[in-house]
Amino acid sequence: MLKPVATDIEALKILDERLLWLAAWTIHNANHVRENVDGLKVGGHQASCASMTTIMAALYFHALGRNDRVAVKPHAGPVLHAIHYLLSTQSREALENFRGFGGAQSYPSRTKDRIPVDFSTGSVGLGVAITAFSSLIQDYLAAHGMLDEADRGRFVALIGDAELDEGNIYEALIEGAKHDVRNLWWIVDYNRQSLDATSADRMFERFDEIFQACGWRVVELRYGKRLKIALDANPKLKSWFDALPNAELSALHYQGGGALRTRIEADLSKDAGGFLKQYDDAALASLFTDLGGHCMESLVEAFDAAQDDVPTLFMAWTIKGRGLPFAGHKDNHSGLMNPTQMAAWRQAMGVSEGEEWEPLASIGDNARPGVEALIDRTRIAREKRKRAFGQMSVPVLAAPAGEEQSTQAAFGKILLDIAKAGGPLADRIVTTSPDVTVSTNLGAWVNQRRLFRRNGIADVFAREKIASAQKWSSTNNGQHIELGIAESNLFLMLAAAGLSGDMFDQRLAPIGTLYDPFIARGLDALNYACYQDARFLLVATPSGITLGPEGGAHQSINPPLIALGQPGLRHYEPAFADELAAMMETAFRLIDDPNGESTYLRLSTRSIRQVERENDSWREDALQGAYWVREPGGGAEAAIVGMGAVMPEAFAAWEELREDVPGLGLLSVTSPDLLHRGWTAAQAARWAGNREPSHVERLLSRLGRNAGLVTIADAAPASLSWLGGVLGQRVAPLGVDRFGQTGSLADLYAAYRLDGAAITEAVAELLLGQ
Ligand SMILES: Cc1ncc(C[n+]2csc(CCOP(=O)(O)OP(=O)(O)O)c2C)c(N)n1
Ligand SMILES: [Mg+2]
Repeated sequence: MLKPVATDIEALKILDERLLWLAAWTIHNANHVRENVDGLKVGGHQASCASMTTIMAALYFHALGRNDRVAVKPHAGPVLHAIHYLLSTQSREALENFRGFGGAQSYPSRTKDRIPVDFSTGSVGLGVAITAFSSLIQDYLAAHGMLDEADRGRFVALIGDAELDEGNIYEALIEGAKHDVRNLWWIVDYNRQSLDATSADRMFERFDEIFQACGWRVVELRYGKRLKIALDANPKLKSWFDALPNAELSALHYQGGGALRTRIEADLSKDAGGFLKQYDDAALASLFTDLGGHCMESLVEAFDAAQDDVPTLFMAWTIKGRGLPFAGHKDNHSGLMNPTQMAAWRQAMGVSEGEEWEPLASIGDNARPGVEALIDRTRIAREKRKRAFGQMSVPVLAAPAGEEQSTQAAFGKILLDIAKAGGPLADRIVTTSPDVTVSTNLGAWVNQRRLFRRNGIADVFAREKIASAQKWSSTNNGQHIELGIAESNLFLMLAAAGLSGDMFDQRLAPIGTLYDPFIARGLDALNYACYQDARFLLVATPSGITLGPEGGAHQSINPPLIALGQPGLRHYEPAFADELAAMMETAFRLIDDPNGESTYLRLSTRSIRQVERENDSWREDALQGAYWVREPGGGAEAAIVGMGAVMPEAFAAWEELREDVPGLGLLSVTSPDLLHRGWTAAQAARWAGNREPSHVERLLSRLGRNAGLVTIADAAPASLSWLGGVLGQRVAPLGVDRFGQTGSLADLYAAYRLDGAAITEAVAELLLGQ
């Protein structure tokens, strides 16, 4: 980490003002200057930006080292763009097009913004928490010899105070404490306002205790230097100020110096011990604006003093909308200056009309060299990094032998084979699971590759020679990161590990396992990981009602639909072990391919008879989403379409019906997600003149135009029912459309109409209805 260098405070203050101006102007331009073609509100958050500019100036132009990474509070995006505008890494055109198509994004986006965005943000809380996991991944890479000590950085989150209500922050805090996480700064823009109102006071007395309990250092930056001197000289005034509730203080900030004077006179005494007569109203307002988060000296000092690796929470007191006409007003979250207010504020900021986009407008000749020197120094540290792909060689993965097996068991065996064989892929795999390592079949892998702990933990049971199938010793070169039961953390860990190529120039192959229904627990974090184009393999097992006696709340119904609607995540649902091996091989390739994506494997604990193959012709089709496991006759009138764990029922029904229904086909769907994507992509391509049919169109055109499809999945029937729309064929969709209950497979399949009888009935109905 770079040592802090003495920085010209005056230059930093000028940069703070520049950021304040440019952020507000960018938002103003988008709302009031640029033509609005559709009448939709454009928006932006001038007040939320204004409370952060001092903090961000101190951070970016002083405290950040080359390897430090920052998650910026989403609605302070314009400040980040303004910083890069000053650094010449953002264009005026993109700022003029803020919130427009292809312009600077409303919230910082790794993939869509042209500036280097370390972490996308938008859904509050997630950007905060991912920094903890990125720091863990940094430790992981360093411990595995994949990162030089000199390349280590600090992970910084800039947080809104109301954002601290997001529970996922505390899940990450607890997990981080277990792993002794370090090199973290979380900086709270404590403006005491949320979106709707002023924030509740009570909790803010407690945050320091919560963080300290987890081993964090808490630094409160309540007063700026000037305010502190004034308050220290007048203990009564200090007590008065400290006791002001959030709403009262915000209202006074809004009302200004006159109201402050009247209030102090009323609450203390006419001249408050001689204090009031030292200030006119403007000076009084300015003094009380000197909170810690707006005082450059205080921020620089605090950052310089926190150069060790202890995780640190900074509570920086600020004013929402500082310096703007609606400063402190409880409704200012989406407040925008109107053109008259903006014109007056422009003059007050010393910016001439026509010079609004001048990066260094209003800076005098004396100050300019200092400011330019700071900008130059910062430029080097904020370059956009290349994404690292093409680092892993992925071997052919063989399917485990066995006439009967479940996809879950096969997954464990394939990983075990990789672990035993060793090699580059094995070394880049990092597995993680929220307390379901054993029950998702990662146990054998962990026995081989062990748990990761920076400081190592002995396996007491092994030491005491107590028999156990799980050898849980932890070392700093282990490859499994065990998490507590917090699924949101799993996805943030996958996001952090899945960005290791982007962040640290070292691609990892992260694998996360959990129970299929609990994907929903971490869904926003999963979406967040995909939004950032993190690359990983998610293995969810057991799934569906096929887990039988386990039943109840462990049954998953809709994850295939979730996957169908989730960009950046490819759903595969294998029925057989050889399909699974091919999918895992593909998933590893996709992780390391610039045009790849993440993969979600929905697996089952049901052991089923494996299909006999004559050759490999199924493989390519299966990887595209479906293949004819029993070819239909030309123009056949019906087909059975099955997916995953219920393929044995589909096979049995096919055997039973094939004599009565000539040409009856059996289609094995391995990815409704890929089929659907291919279908809509082919439609889009047709508008551009390319008439190539999609994979699903090709498969289904083997059947007659009026053919009937009976679809069957251990999932919501809508996962496959849409297939009828592809060529206008009729569909009888079988699947699970109610919450399930416990039972044997035979009972459950009968009750939920997933058995051979249901298929036979559905085929008959389709044929009769022709
Ligand atoms: C998960 C989520 N819920 C709701 C929102 C909408 N939202 C955006 S900012 C905000 C209030 C944030 O207040 P605070 O964190 O204090 O930030 P400030 O603007 O005051 O700096 C809300 C509710 C969101 N972006 N993400
Ligand atoms: Mg706030």
